[in-house]
Amino acid sequence: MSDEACKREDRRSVDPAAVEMLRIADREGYATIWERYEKQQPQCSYGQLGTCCRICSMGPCRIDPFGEGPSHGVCGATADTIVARNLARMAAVGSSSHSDHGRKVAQLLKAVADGSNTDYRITDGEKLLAVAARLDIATDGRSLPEIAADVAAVAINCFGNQDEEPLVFLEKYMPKKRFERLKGLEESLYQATGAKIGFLPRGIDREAVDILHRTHFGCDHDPLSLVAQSVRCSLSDGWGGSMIATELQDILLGTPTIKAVKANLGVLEEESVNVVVHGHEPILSAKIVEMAQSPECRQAAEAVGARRVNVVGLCCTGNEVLLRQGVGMAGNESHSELAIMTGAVDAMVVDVQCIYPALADLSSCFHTRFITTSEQAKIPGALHIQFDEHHADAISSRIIKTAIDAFPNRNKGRVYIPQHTATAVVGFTVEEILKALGGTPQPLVDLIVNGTIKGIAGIVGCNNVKVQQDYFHRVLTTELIKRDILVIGTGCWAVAAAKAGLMDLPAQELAGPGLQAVCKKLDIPPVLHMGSCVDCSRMLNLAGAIADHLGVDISDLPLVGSAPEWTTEKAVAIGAYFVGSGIPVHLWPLPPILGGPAVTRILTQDAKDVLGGWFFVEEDPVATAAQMEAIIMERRAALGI
Ligand code: SF4
Ligand code: MSK
Repeated sequence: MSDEACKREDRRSVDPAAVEMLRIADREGYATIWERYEKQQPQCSYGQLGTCCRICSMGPCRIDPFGEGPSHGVCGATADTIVARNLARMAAVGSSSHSDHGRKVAQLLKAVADGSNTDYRITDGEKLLAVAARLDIATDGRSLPEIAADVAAVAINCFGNQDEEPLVFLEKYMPKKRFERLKGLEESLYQATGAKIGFLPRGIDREAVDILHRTHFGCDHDPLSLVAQSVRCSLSDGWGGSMIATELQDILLGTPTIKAVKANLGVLEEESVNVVVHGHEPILSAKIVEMAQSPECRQAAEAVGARRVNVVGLCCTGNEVLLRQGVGMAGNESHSELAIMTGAVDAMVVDVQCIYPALADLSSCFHTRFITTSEQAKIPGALHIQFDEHHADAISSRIIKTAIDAFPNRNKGRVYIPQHTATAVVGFTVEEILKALGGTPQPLVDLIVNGTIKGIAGIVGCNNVKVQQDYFHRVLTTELIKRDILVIGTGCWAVAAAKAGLMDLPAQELAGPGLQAVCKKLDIPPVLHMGSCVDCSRMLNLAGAIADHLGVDISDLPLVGSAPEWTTEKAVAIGAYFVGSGIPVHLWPLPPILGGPAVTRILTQDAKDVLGGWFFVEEDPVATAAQMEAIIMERRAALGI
C-alpha cells in the first residue's frame, strides 16, 4: 500500500503494517493510544499554552493569555514566568533521563576496568583510546583497563562536579568557537546587566538540581534567566550525559558499523520465540541478543517446538541493538501496542523511557509476558525481573527462559503478523562517515562548498498521537533529500525512515541530482541512521568535526534540525541543546510555550542573535522543508558559498 493510500485509509498511521494492526484493534476492541487520545478531548488549552501552574498549594493557577481571566497567579506570577518555569522543568527532566542513562554506563565502565564486573568487557579498545585522547588522558604504556578507569573517573566526576568550571566532557568535545561564544555571552550579559546568567554547564546533576531549585515557589521569575538555565541544563545533556552514554557504550558494546537490517512488524517470526526489547538502555538488551544465540537457549526453544529465539527491537533500545548487533526493528513508539496485538510476542522486555503503561494490560489479553527490569520503571501488572549488570548473563538467560516458557501458551489462531519489512542500511556513526570519506571531513566539506549537497538536516524524535504516525517524518525527509539536503538522525524518526525504505539504497532515486550522485558514488542511502536518542551526541560530534575543520562556529554551518512528531521531555532537551549549540530547530506539534509572549520571543527570535540557534514551528511538512532549505541557503550565503 502506498503512503497516500495509507493516508486515506487510516488517519492514525501512514505505516501499512500499523494500518493492518489497527483494523484488528478496531475489530477486537483493543484499546490503543489513539482511542485513549480521543477520550481525552477536548484537552486543556491552558496546558497546551503552558500557562497553568501547580507549583504551590495556593494553586493551581491558570492564566488566559487572551485576557479573559486573571492576568497573574495568586503569588503574582505572570504567564511568562509560569511558561518559562514549566519549560525549564521539562528540560531538566529530559536532560536527567539521558544523563542518568549515561551515569550507569560510566559506572559499568568503572566496574569493568577494576575487574568487579566480568559479564562485560572493553569491546572497542580503539574507541577507548580515541576517547582518552580527547580527554587528555595518558595512554602510552598503559593497559586498556587502566585507561578505562581514568575515562570512567572523568565521566563520573562530570555528574557530581561541584566547582564553577565548565563540564570537562563539554569543554573537550565542544568545538572551540562555540565554547568561546558561550563563554563570551556569559561575560557580556554580566557586564550589561550585572547579573549572572550562565550557559556553560558545570556539573550534570547540578544543572538539573539548579532548575528544581530556581523553579521552586518564590525563586526565579525572570523568563530570560529561566530559559538560559534550560539551555545550560540541556547542554549538560548533549555534550555531557548523552555524550558519555554514547562514547562509553561504544567502548563497552562496540562502535556501530554500517550494516543492512530489516525494519517493521514483519521481523516477528511466526515459528520462533519472539522477544521484543524496548526502552533505551542497551546494557541489558545487548546481553539478551547475545544470550539468545547461545546453544542452551537455542535448544530450549527447539524443545518447545520453536525454530529459534528471535530478538527484535522497539524504539531506542531497538536502535541500539539494531546498529551494533544487526537486530531486526519491529517499530517505533506507536508500534509498541501493535506489536503485542500480533499475538506473536512471547515477551516484551522493557528498561526505561517511552514505555506506555498500557502495555501491561494489553499483554494480559495475550500470552505475552510483559517484563520490567529497571527499579526506575516499574509498571503495575508487569512481571518484574530486576536487572543487575553484575549478574547480566544469568538475568538475561532467565528472561529468555521466561519467553520460551510462554511460547507454548501462544494462541496460534490469534497470531497475525503483517508482512511488511523494509531493508535499511544503518550504522552511520561519525567514525563510519569519516571512514567512508577517507578519514577526514574534507570531502564532505567540499561537496557542501561546491553546492552538490546544500546542507545537512538532523531529524530527531518520536511518534505523537496528535500527528498521523510517521507521516511528518516521511514527507519531511523525502522533501529534504529531494532538495539535495543530506538527512541524518536518530530515535523514532530513524525507525520511521527505515520502515519507509528511505534508508535503503533505492531511496537514492528520491534524492536531488547532487545528493543522488554522492550517495551512488559512496554506496550509501541519502538518509543516515545515527542511532538512538542519546546518540544525538553523534550529530553534535559530526557538526563539531566540520566546524573545527573549517575553523568556524557550528552556527555558521548550513545545518538545521527538526523534531517532527516530538512527544517527550527528552525531545525538549535535545531541541534546547541543538539551539544552544547554534542549530535552528523546527518543532511540531506546538510546544507549550505560546501562552508566554516573552518566552516565545526569546526562543523564536532573540536566540537567533544570541545563540545562533532558535526554534520555529510549522504544521505542514512540505512548508517545513522549504523553511529548512531557506535557513540552509541563508547560511550558505553568509559563508559566501
Ligand atoms: Fe499559583 Fe504562584 Fe503557586 Fe504557581 S506558584 S500555583 S502561580 S500561587
Ligand atoms: S524512543 S524519546 S519516543 S524518539 Fe528514544 Fe522515540 Fe522519542 Fe522515546
